[in-house]
Amino acid sequence: MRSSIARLTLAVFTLAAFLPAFGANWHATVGAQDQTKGRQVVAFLPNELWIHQGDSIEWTVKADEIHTITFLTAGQIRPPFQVGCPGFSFGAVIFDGSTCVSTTPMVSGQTFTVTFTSLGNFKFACLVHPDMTGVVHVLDGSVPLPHDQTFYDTQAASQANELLSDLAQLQGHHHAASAHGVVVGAGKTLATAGGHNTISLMRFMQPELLIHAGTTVEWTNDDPSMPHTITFGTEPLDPFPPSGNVSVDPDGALHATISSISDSVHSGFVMSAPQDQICAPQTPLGPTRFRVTFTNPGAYPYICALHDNLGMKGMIVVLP
Ligand SMILES: [Cu+2]
Repeated sequence: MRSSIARLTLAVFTLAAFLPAFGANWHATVGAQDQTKGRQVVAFLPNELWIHQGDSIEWTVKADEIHTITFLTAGQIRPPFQVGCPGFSFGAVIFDGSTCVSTTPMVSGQTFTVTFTSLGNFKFACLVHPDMTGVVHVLDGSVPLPHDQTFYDTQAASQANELLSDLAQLQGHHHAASAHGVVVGAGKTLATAGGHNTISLMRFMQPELLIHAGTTVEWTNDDPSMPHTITFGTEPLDPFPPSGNVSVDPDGALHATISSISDSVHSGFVMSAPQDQICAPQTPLGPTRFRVTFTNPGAYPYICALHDNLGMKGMIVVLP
């Protein structure tokens, strides 16, 4: 009897040695938005967590702007979000720093769980948004952790509220550059000790503009890192390049002419140049201005092809 209990105990002990340690499950969130979806917090909330080796973190997305949760390996070149890191992970995965993991672009309600099996400090990022990063500190089980889940829940909620009220302020202060100007989104990049956060207004600040035929309207993107498009008519399959009927003015601004409500014109990505990094090649200027000359009266609706799902739409009314 005694020897069979001993054998059973040994068998259980041996089995346990081959299973991953049963760790705690932590929770964090991705993104936040207001009811109109126009104010987007582009951030991991919180963006810094301390956990034990063997613990896991479940992230829940809280916004309709798309985000990925991505752990690249040290020094890995940042890939475009469409290809993953390359490839995608779903549901629940293990990350030990040796192989990257990335979700597909996710929206409100979707979750992703990562179990951390190696000690270390691991940066994570959203591959869609360059200024959206965080860090997970994975410590040995014998080291006390600085915070509990309640702390992170409170921190995530207060950071979301603070950033949403920053966005309300930003929206309140934004005016047209001129009578014929439309500001295409605005935003700010912020930081915590854990990484970068962005807040972005996904709105044309003057959604309806009244002009006379022959006038040129100019759209300017004031957001430091969020691309937008100005799209009349049929939406192109690839939103990145401008349509063939867009030319470049001597000052680098993009320019098109619209003479009929059946015309299709697409600006391509209108955005500022990414930030420079010391000892890396400087980044090329981005097209931040888009101009359209309207030759005939009519009502011309347009969208941002990237953010129309968030309500980013506008209208130019051309009088004789
Ligand atoms: Cu947009």
